[in-house]
Amino acid sequence: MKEANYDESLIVEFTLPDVLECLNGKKIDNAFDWVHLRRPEILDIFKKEIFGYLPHRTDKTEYEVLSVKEDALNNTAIRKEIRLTFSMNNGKSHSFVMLLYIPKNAKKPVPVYLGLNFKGNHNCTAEQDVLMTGRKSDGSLADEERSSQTYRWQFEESVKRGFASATVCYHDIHPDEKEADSWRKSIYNLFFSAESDEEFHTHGSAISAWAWGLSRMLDCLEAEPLIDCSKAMVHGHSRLGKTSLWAGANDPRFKFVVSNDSGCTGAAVSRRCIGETVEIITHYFPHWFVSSYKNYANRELELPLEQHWLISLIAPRYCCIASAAEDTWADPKGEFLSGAYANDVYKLFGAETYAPDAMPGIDEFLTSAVSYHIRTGKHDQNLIDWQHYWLIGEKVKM
Ligand code: GTR
Repeated sequence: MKEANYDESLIVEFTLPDVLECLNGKKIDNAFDWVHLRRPEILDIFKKEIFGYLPHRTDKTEYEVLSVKEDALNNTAIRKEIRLTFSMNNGKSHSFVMLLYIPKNAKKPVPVYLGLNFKGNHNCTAEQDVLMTGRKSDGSLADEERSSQTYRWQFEESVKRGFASATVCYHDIHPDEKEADSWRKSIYNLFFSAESDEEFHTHGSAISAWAWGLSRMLDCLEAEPLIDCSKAMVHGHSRLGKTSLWAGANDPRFKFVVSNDSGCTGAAVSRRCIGETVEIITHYFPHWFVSSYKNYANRELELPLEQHWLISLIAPRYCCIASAAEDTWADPKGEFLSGAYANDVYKLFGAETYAPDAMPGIDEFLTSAVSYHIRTGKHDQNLIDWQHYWLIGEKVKM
Protein backbone atom coordinates (compact mmCIF):
# COMPACT_ATOMS: atom_id res chain seq x y z
CA MET A 1 0.00 0.00 0.00
CA LYS A 2 1.23 3.49 -0.86
CA GLU A 3 2.13 5.64 2.11
CA ALA A 4 0.02 8.74 2.73
CA ASN A 5 1.38 11.93 1.17
CA TYR A 6 1.21 15.30 2.93
CA ASP A 7 3.24 17.33 0.46
CA GLU A 8 1.07 19.65 -1.67
CA SER A 9 3.83 19.96 -4.27
CA LEU A 10 3.46 16.24 -5.05
CA ILE A 11 -0.22 16.51 -5.99
CA VAL A 12 -0.64 15.29 -9.56
CA GLU A 13 -2.30 17.97 -11.67
CA PHE A 14 -5.99 17.28 -12.27
CA THR A 15 -9.16 18.83 -13.60
CA LEU A 16 -12.36 18.55 -11.62
CA PRO A 17 -15.25 16.68 -13.25
CA ASP A 18 -17.94 19.22 -14.08
CA VAL A 19 -20.75 19.12 -11.54
CA LEU A 20 -23.03 20.95 -13.97
CA GLU A 21 -22.53 18.80 -17.06
CA CYS A 22 -25.17 16.08 -17.47
CA LEU A 23 -24.26 12.61 -18.71
CA ASN A 24 -25.82 13.55 -22.08
CA GLY A 25 -23.60 16.62 -22.33
CA LYS A 26 -26.28 19.17 -21.43
CA LYS A 27 -24.88 22.01 -19.33
CA ILE A 28 -27.05 23.03 -16.39
CA ASP A 29 -27.54 26.76 -15.90
CA ASN A 30 -30.58 27.04 -13.65
CA ALA A 31 -31.86 25.63 -10.37
CA PHE A 32 -34.88 23.91 -11.90
CA ASP A 33 -32.78 21.80 -14.28
CA TRP A 34 -30.31 21.10 -11.50
CA VAL A 35 -33.06 19.73 -9.25
CA HIS A 36 -34.83 17.74 -11.95
CA LEU A 37 -32.05 16.61 -14.29
CA ARG A 38 -28.57 16.74 -12.84
CA ARG A 39 -29.14 16.23 -9.10
CA PRO A 40 -30.83 12.80 -9.47
CA GLU A 41 -28.08 11.74 -11.86
CA ILE A 42 -25.37 12.63 -9.35
CA LEU A 43 -27.18 10.94 -6.48
CA ASP A 44 -27.28 7.77 -8.58
CA ILE A 45 -23.59 8.00 -9.43
CA PHE A 46 -22.73 8.20 -5.70
CA LYS A 47 -24.96 5.20 -5.01
CA LYS A 48 -23.45 3.12 -7.76
CA GLU A 49 -19.81 4.05 -7.23
CA ILE A 50 -19.44 4.62 -3.50
CA PHE A 51 -22.26 4.35 -0.98
CA GLY A 52 -24.74 1.89 -2.45
CA TYR A 53 -28.50 2.00 -2.01
CA LEU A 54 -30.30 3.10 1.12
CA PRO A 55 -32.90 0.64 2.34
CA HIS A 56 -36.48 1.82 1.82
CA ARG A 57 -39.10 2.17 4.53
CA THR A 58 -40.27 -0.86 6.44
CA ASP A 59 -43.80 -2.29 6.30
CA LYS A 60 -44.38 -1.27 9.89
CA THR A 61 -42.76 1.19 12.31
CA GLU A 62 -43.46 1.46 16.03
CA TYR A 63 -42.25 3.99 18.59
CA GLU A 64 -42.24 3.01 22.24
CA VAL A 65 -41.38 5.60 24.88
CA LEU A 66 -39.20 3.73 27.35
CA SER A 67 -38.60 6.58 29.80
CA VAL A 68 -39.34 10.25 30.36
CA LYS A 69 -37.41 12.42 32.78
CA GLU A 70 -38.89 15.87 33.36
CA ASP A 71 -35.90 17.41 35.16
CA ALA A 72 -32.99 16.20 33.05
CA LEU A 73 -29.66 18.00 32.62
CA ASN A 74 -29.94 20.01 35.84
CA ASN A 75 -33.61 20.69 35.26
CA THR A 76 -33.05 22.33 31.85
CA ALA A 77 -34.45 19.52 29.69
CA ILE A 78 -37.06 16.86 29.24
CA ARG A 79 -35.33 13.62 28.42
CA LYS A 80 -36.90 10.78 26.51
CA GLU A 81 -35.64 7.39 25.49
CA ILE A 82 -37.64 5.95 22.61
CA ARG A 83 -37.35 2.53 21.03
CA LEU A 84 -37.90 2.54 17.27
CA THR A 85 -38.92 -0.85 15.92
CA PHE A 86 -39.01 -1.61 12.22
CA SER A 87 -40.72 -4.72 10.95
CA MET A 88 -41.53 -6.40 7.69
CA ASN A 89 -44.49 -8.53 6.73
CA ASN A 90 -42.08 -11.45 6.39
CA GLY A 91 -41.67 -11.41 10.18
CA LYS A 92 -38.20 -9.85 10.35
CA SER A 93 -37.67 -6.89 12.67
CA HIS A 94 -34.94 -4.61 13.95
CA SER A 95 -34.93 -1.94 16.64
CA PHE A 96 -32.75 0.73 18.21
CA VAL A 97 -33.07 3.23 21.05
CA MET A 98 -32.93 7.00 20.56
CA LEU A 99 -31.96 9.41 23.33
CA LEU A 100 -33.67 12.79 23.07
CA TYR A 101 -33.35 16.05 25.00
CA ILE A 102 -35.93 18.82 24.57
CA PRO A 103 -35.50 22.26 26.19
CA LYS A 104 -37.73 22.29 29.25
CA ASN A 105 -38.85 25.88 28.77
CA ALA A 106 -39.84 25.38 25.10
CA LYS A 107 -43.05 27.29 24.47
CA LYS A 108 -43.26 26.34 20.82
CA PRO A 109 -41.70 23.60 18.67
CA VAL A 110 -37.91 23.93 18.54
CA PRO A 111 -35.23 23.00 15.96
CA VAL A 112 -33.40 19.75 16.54
CA TYR A 113 -29.83 18.47 16.08
CA LEU A 114 -29.57 14.80 15.18
CA GLY A 115 -26.45 12.71 15.16
CA LEU A 116 -25.22 9.17 15.52
CA ASN A 117 -22.76 8.26 18.24
CA PHE A 118 -19.85 5.81 18.34
CA LYS A 119 -19.93 4.53 21.90
CA GLY A 120 -23.54 4.24 22.99
CA ASN A 121 -26.12 6.76 24.21
CA HIS A 122 -24.80 6.34 27.77
CA ASN A 123 -21.42 7.63 26.63
CA CYS A 124 -22.75 10.94 25.25
CA THR A 125 -24.43 12.25 28.37
CA ALA A 126 -23.37 12.97 31.93
CA GLU A 127 -26.59 11.39 33.20
CA GLN A 128 -25.86 8.04 34.74
CA ASP A 129 -29.32 6.50 34.36
CA VAL A 130 -29.43 6.49 30.55
CA LEU A 131 -29.84 3.07 28.94
CA MET A 132 -26.66 1.48 27.68
CA THR A 133 -26.86 1.05 23.91
CA GLY A 134 -24.53 0.18 21.05
CA ARG A 135 -24.23 -3.54 20.48
CA LYS A 136 -21.78 -5.31 18.27
CA SER A 137 -22.95 -8.17 16.08
CA ASP A 138 -22.12 -10.70 18.83
CA GLY A 139 -24.57 -8.88 21.11
CA SER A 140 -21.95 -7.41 23.45
CA LEU A 141 -21.81 -3.67 24.25
CA ALA A 142 -19.33 -1.83 22.03
CA ASP A 143 -18.35 0.35 24.99
CA GLU A 144 -19.34 -0.03 28.62
CA GLU A 145 -17.91 3.25 29.78
CA ARG A 146 -20.32 6.05 30.61
CA SER A 147 -20.00 9.76 29.88
CA SER A 148 -16.53 9.82 28.30
CA GLN A 149 -17.60 11.79 25.21
CA THR A 150 -20.11 14.30 26.61
CA TYR A 151 -17.98 17.16 25.19
CA ARG A 152 -18.76 15.91 21.69
CA TRP A 153 -22.49 16.36 22.32
CA GLN A 154 -22.88 19.52 24.45
CA PHE A 155 -26.47 18.56 25.22
CA GLU A 156 -26.97 20.96 28.10
CA GLU A 157 -25.63 23.96 26.22
CA SER A 158 -27.75 23.06 23.18
CA VAL A 159 -30.98 22.93 25.18
CA LYS A 160 -30.10 26.19 26.96
CA ARG A 161 -29.87 27.78 23.52
CA GLY A 162 -33.29 26.45 22.58
CA PHE A 163 -32.35 23.39 20.52
CA ALA A 164 -33.46 19.81 21.00
CA SER A 165 -30.84 17.13 20.42
CA ALA A 166 -31.15 13.43 19.61
CA THR A 167 -28.77 10.54 19.16
CA VAL A 168 -28.61 6.81 18.41
CA CYS A 169 -25.57 4.55 18.49
CA TYR A 170 -24.53 3.69 14.95
CA HIS A 171 -23.74 0.04 15.81
CA ASP A 172 -27.42 -0.47 16.58
CA ILE A 173 -28.32 0.41 12.99
CA HIS A 174 -25.46 -1.43 11.29
CA PRO A 175 -22.49 -2.84 13.22
CA ASP A 176 -19.26 -1.12 12.25
CA GLU A 177 -17.42 -4.34 11.53
CA LYS A 178 -15.55 -5.33 8.43
CA GLU A 179 -16.53 -9.01 8.51
CA ALA A 180 -18.38 -9.78 5.28
CA ASP A 181 -21.49 -11.11 7.04
CA SER A 182 -21.97 -8.31 9.62
CA TRP A 183 -24.72 -6.72 7.48
CA ARG A 184 -26.92 -9.63 8.53
CA LYS A 185 -27.13 -7.95 11.97
CA SER A 186 -28.00 -4.62 10.39
CA ILE A 187 -31.24 -3.00 9.33
CA TYR A 188 -30.39 -4.23 5.81
CA ASN A 189 -31.22 -7.73 6.93
CA LEU A 190 -34.89 -6.74 6.72
CA PHE A 191 -34.65 -5.88 3.06
CA PHE A 192 -32.01 -8.07 1.57
CA SER A 193 -32.49 -11.68 0.70
CA ALA A 194 -28.97 -11.69 -0.69
CA GLU A 195 -27.84 -15.27 -1.15
CA SER A 196 -24.27 -14.29 -0.62
CA ASP A 197 -22.44 -11.59 1.30
CA GLU A 198 -20.83 -10.60 -1.97
CA GLU A 199 -24.18 -9.72 -3.46
CA PHE A 200 -24.96 -7.49 -0.48
CA HIS A 201 -21.64 -5.66 -0.71
CA THR A 202 -22.25 -4.94 -4.38
CA HIS A 203 -25.31 -2.86 -3.49
CA GLY A 204 -25.24 -1.81 0.17
CA SER A 205 -22.89 -0.21 2.68
CA ALA A 206 -22.66 0.67 6.35
CA ILE A 207 -22.72 4.39 5.52
CA SER A 208 -26.03 4.01 3.67
CA ALA A 209 -27.50 2.05 6.58
CA TRP A 210 -26.43 4.76 9.03
CA ALA A 211 -27.81 7.52 6.77
CA TRP A 212 -31.09 5.62 6.61
CA GLY A 213 -31.13 5.50 10.42
CA LEU A 214 -30.81 9.29 10.63
CA SER A 215 -33.86 9.70 8.41
CA ARG A 216 -35.82 7.25 10.54
CA MET A 217 -34.90 9.20 13.68
CA LEU A 218 -36.34 12.25 11.97
CA ASP A 219 -39.55 10.35 11.10
CA CYS A 220 -39.93 9.53 14.78
CA LEU A 221 -39.29 13.14 15.83
CA GLU A 222 -42.08 14.25 13.52
CA ALA A 223 -44.42 12.74 16.08
CA GLU A 224 -42.99 14.92 18.89
CA PRO A 225 -45.18 18.03 19.40
CA LEU A 226 -42.32 20.13 20.82
CA ILE A 227 -40.00 19.54 17.87
CA ASP A 228 -40.06 21.54 14.66
CA CYS A 229 -38.91 19.02 12.06
CA SER A 230 -38.87 21.65 9.36
CA LYS A 231 -35.74 22.78 11.23
CA ALA A 232 -33.81 19.52 11.48
CA MET A 233 -30.01 19.60 11.52
CA VAL A 234 -27.82 16.55 11.07
CA HIS A 235 -24.25 16.35 12.33
CA GLY A 236 -21.57 13.70 12.42
CA HIS A 237 -17.91 13.29 13.19
CA SER A 238 -15.40 11.51 10.96
CA ARG A 239 -16.93 8.35 9.40
CA LEU A 240 -20.19 9.72 10.78
CA GLY A 241 -19.42 13.04 9.07
CA LYS A 242 -19.27 11.16 5.77
CA THR A 243 -22.60 9.69 6.89
CA SER A 244 -24.22 13.03 7.72
CA LEU A 245 -23.27 14.37 4.29
CA TRP A 246 -24.78 11.29 2.66
CA ALA A 247 -27.91 11.58 4.84
CA GLY A 248 -28.24 15.26 3.90
CA ALA A 249 -27.81 14.42 0.22
CA ASN A 250 -30.60 11.84 0.37
CA ASP A 251 -33.05 13.51 2.72
CA PRO A 252 -33.88 17.16 1.99
CA ARG A 253 -35.65 17.44 5.34
CA PHE A 254 -32.21 18.10 6.85
CA LYS A 255 -32.00 21.88 6.59
CA PHE A 256 -28.48 22.04 7.96
CA VAL A 257 -25.82 19.39 7.43
CA VAL A 258 -22.60 19.28 9.45
CA SER A 259 -19.50 17.45 8.32
CA ASN A 260 -17.05 17.33 11.21
CA ASP A 261 -13.58 16.11 10.16
CA SER A 262 -15.16 13.83 7.54
CA GLY A 263 -11.98 13.63 5.40
CA CYS A 264 -11.54 11.00 2.71
CA THR A 265 -14.80 10.20 0.86
CA GLY A 266 -16.46 12.84 3.03
CA ALA A 267 -15.75 16.49 2.33
CA ALA A 268 -12.12 16.14 1.17
CA VAL A 269 -11.33 16.37 -2.55
CA SER A 270 -10.28 12.80 -3.45
CA ARG A 271 -8.05 13.77 -6.38
CA ARG A 272 -5.65 15.64 -4.09
CA CYS A 273 -4.61 12.34 -2.46
CA ILE A 274 -3.43 14.13 0.66
CA GLY A 275 -3.61 12.05 3.84
CA GLU A 276 -6.03 9.13 3.61
CA THR A 277 -6.62 7.80 0.08
CA VAL A 278 -9.16 5.51 -1.58
CA GLU A 279 -6.64 2.67 -1.36
CA ILE A 280 -6.14 3.10 2.38
CA ILE A 281 -9.78 3.66 3.31
CA THR A 282 -11.12 0.73 1.28
CA HIS A 283 -8.42 -1.52 2.71
CA TYR A 284 -9.22 -0.80 6.36
CA PHE A 285 -12.94 -0.06 6.05
CA PRO A 286 -14.28 -1.97 3.04
CA HIS A 287 -17.75 -2.28 4.59
CA TRP A 288 -18.34 1.49 4.59
CA PHE A 289 -18.69 1.40 0.80
CA VAL A 290 -19.86 -0.81 -2.05
CA SER A 291 -17.21 -3.35 -2.94
CA SER A 292 -16.38 -1.84 -6.33
CA TYR A 293 -15.20 1.45 -4.78
CA LYS A 294 -11.83 -0.17 -4.06
CA ASN A 295 -11.23 -0.35 -7.83
CA TYR A 296 -10.44 3.37 -7.67
CA ALA A 297 -7.49 2.75 -5.37
CA ASN A 298 -4.61 4.81 -6.82
CA ARG A 299 -6.95 5.77 -9.68
CA GLU A 300 -8.64 8.76 -8.05
CA LEU A 301 -8.24 10.80 -11.24
CA GLU A 302 -10.58 8.34 -12.99
CA LEU A 303 -13.41 8.75 -10.48
CA PRO A 304 -16.58 9.73 -12.37
CA LEU A 305 -17.40 12.18 -9.55
CA GLU A 306 -15.66 14.33 -6.96
CA GLN A 307 -16.53 15.03 -3.33
CA HIS A 308 -17.66 18.64 -3.93
CA TRP A 309 -20.53 17.00 -5.81
CA LEU A 310 -21.64 15.56 -2.48
CA ILE A 311 -21.70 19.06 -0.92
CA SER A 312 -23.56 20.29 -4.03
CA LEU A 313 -26.34 17.76 -3.38
CA ILE A 314 -27.09 19.69 -0.18
CA ALA A 315 -27.55 23.04 -2.01
CA PRO A 316 -29.09 25.44 -1.25
CA ARG A 317 -29.43 24.23 2.33
CA TYR A 318 -26.87 25.15 5.00
CA CYS A 319 -23.82 22.96 5.20
CA CYS A 320 -20.93 23.40 7.62
CA ILE A 321 -17.58 21.81 6.87
CA ALA A 322 -15.37 21.63 9.95
CA SER A 323 -11.71 20.63 10.00
CA ALA A 324 -9.11 20.40 12.75
CA ALA A 325 -5.61 21.81 12.37
CA GLU A 326 -3.84 18.64 13.50
CA ASP A 327 -6.13 16.35 11.50
CA THR A 328 -3.91 16.21 8.42
CA TRP A 329 -5.13 12.64 7.74
CA ALA A 330 -8.49 14.19 6.75
CA ASP A 331 -6.84 16.85 4.52
CA PRO A 332 -8.31 20.10 5.96
CA LYS A 333 -7.46 22.07 2.81
CA GLY A 334 -9.20 19.46 0.65
CA GLU A 335 -12.26 19.65 2.93
CA PHE A 336 -12.26 23.43 2.62
CA LEU A 337 -11.94 23.34 -1.18
CA SER A 338 -15.01 21.13 -1.65
CA GLY A 339 -17.10 23.87 -0.09
CA ALA A 340 -15.62 26.43 -2.49
CA TYR A 341 -16.10 24.20 -5.56
CA ALA A 342 -19.75 23.56 -4.60
CA ASN A 343 -20.38 27.25 -5.26
CA ASP A 344 -21.23 26.46 -8.90
CA VAL A 345 -24.39 24.78 -7.66
CA TYR A 346 -25.20 27.04 -4.69
CA LYS A 347 -25.15 30.08 -6.93
CA LEU A 348 -27.86 28.57 -9.17
CA PHE A 349 -30.10 29.18 -6.14
CA GLY A 350 -28.78 32.69 -5.48
CA ALA A 351 -26.84 31.36 -2.48
CA GLU A 352 -23.11 31.61 -2.02
CA THR A 353 -20.32 29.53 -0.54
CA TYR A 354 -16.79 31.02 -0.45
CA ALA A 355 -13.79 31.48 -2.70
CA PRO A 356 -11.04 28.81 -2.95
CA ASP A 357 -8.43 31.32 -1.74
CA ALA A 358 -10.46 32.43 1.30
CA MET A 359 -9.22 29.77 3.75
CA PRO A 360 -9.80 31.33 7.19
CA GLY A 361 -7.34 31.43 10.08
CA ILE A 362 -7.47 28.87 12.89
CA ASP A 363 -10.70 29.01 14.92
CA GLU A 364 -12.29 31.64 12.66
CA PHE A 365 -15.76 30.86 11.34
CA LEU A 366 -16.36 31.53 7.67
CA THR A 367 -20.14 31.81 7.48
CA SER A 368 -22.00 31.55 4.19
CA ALA A 369 -24.50 28.98 2.88
CA VAL A 370 -21.61 26.53 3.06
CA SER A 371 -19.63 27.56 6.09
CA TYR A 372 -16.20 26.43 7.17
CA HIS A 373 -13.77 26.47 10.07
CA ILE A 374 -10.49 24.89 10.98
CA ARG A 375 -10.28 24.42 14.71
CA THR A 376 -7.22 24.21 16.95
CA GLY A 377 -6.36 20.65 17.88
CA LYS A 378 -6.85 17.11 16.77
CA HIS A 379 -9.42 14.89 15.06
CA ASP A 380 -12.44 15.29 17.35
CA GLN A 381 -15.62 17.30 17.89
CA ASN A 382 -15.79 19.75 20.77
CA LEU A 383 -17.16 23.03 22.13
CA ILE A 384 -15.44 25.19 19.49
CA ASP A 385 -17.07 23.17 16.70
CA TRP A 386 -20.42 23.48 18.44
CA GLN A 387 -20.08 27.25 18.70
CA HIS A 388 -20.15 27.32 14.91
CA TYR A 389 -23.02 24.81 14.66
CA TRP A 390 -25.12 26.88 17.08
CA LEU A 391 -24.42 30.01 15.05
CA ILE A 392 -25.86 28.36 11.93
CA GLY A 393 -28.59 26.83 14.12
CA GLU A 394 -29.71 30.39 14.94
CA LYS A 395 -30.11 31.06 11.19
CA VAL A 396 -32.13 27.86 10.83
CA LYS A 397 -34.34 29.02 13.73
CA MET A 398 -35.36 32.18 11.88
C1 GTR B 1 -10.16 6.73 10.44
C2 GTR B 1 -10.51 6.72 8.99
C3 GTR B 1 -11.14 8.02 8.65
C4 GTR B 1 -12.16 8.47 9.66
C5 GTR B 1 -11.90 7.96 11.06
C6 GTR B 1 -13.06 7.91 12.03
O1 GTR B 1 -9.36 5.73 10.86
O2 GTR B 1 -9.35 6.51 8.30
O3 GTR B 1 -11.65 7.99 7.34
O4 GTR B 1 -13.44 8.21 9.23
O5 GTR B 1 -11.38 6.71 11.09
O6 GTR B 1 -14.19 7.65 11.68
O7 GTR B 1 -12.79 8.09 13.21
